[in-house]
Amino acid sequence: MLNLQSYLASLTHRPPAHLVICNDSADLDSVVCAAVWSWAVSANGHGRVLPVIPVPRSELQLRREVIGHLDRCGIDPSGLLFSDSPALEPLLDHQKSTCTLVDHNGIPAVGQGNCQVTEIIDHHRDEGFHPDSRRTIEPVGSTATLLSRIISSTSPELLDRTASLLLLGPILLDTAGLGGSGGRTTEEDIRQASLLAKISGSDVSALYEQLSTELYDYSFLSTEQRLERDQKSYTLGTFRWTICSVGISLRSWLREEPDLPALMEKYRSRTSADLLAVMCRYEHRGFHRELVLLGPHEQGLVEFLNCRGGFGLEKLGGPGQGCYLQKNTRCSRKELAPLIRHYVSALSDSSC
Ligand SMILES: [Mn+2]
Repeated sequence: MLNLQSYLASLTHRPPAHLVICNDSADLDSVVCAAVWSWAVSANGHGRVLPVIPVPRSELQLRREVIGHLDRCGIDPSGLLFSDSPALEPLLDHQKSTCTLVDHNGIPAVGQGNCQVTEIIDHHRDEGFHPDSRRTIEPVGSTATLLSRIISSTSPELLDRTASLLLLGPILLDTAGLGGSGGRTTEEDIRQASLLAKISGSDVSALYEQLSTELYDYSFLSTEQRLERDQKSYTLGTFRWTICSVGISLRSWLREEPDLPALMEKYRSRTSADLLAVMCRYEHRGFHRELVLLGPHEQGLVEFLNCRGGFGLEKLGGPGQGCYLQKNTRCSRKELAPLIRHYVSALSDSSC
């Protein structure tokens, strides 16, 4: 049996194959889960299983914590498939190709839904797609938690130091170091993280510190790259909204980029989004969130988010239009995206 590094280094991208497709934010949880699950499924005798990261290869460079963590685990990202890898289309189009979705459960961002989804492992709200697939969808801190549980109970011999260290990273990042402040840590996250820390011999707080330093290092990115780095787009009918998640406070961002409001507006129009939501999060004597909303119906949406989602949005005076302090730091993109969907669908219902 090949170890994880050798497996990823030796992949041939020929069809047919089973693809493990992560979500198009390509955050640490997604990328790690695509890599680990493709290897675990293949090691269990399922032939060629390939990890797919549905963003252009160049975008990975914007995610310093992903590059940093893969590097810590001795993994070369060039073995992964990206949305612009020439080998991807033939793989997705081949009749016999099938796929697993990790870290999302909707329609994958590549392949226009042609590739049959046979399995889902995810921690987001179940959107009800792919009803015939084998599903593991549970509201834990990260999908890596679910992979750790599945692998440790079905093929514990696979969890070597590398695989354990790799999986531990996203659990720590997504649960804010297993702390309570982000509000997303479950018993299962703590159980799996301690198992993985033990096997990999990791110092949990040192690793979390390293990962958050990498995650919050925005110094090398332009404003456009900061928005691009972790963004997801959604549509309902003709209405399109984009939610960017950025690890910086509005105050420091504005200090570096006084033109920020205009540049955000430019990004919104370049990406053809009707609504742009920018979720800022940062640590300063605790965990904080801010929200910028650019687009129509801002006031109504803010009331809806406060009333239905308990966001606790309060208008910020200084930075410009549409900037809010988000007092409820538990609400992330996972909560925001479906609430905007409800709001938009209510709008279109009442207009007809
Ligand atoms: Mn995730």
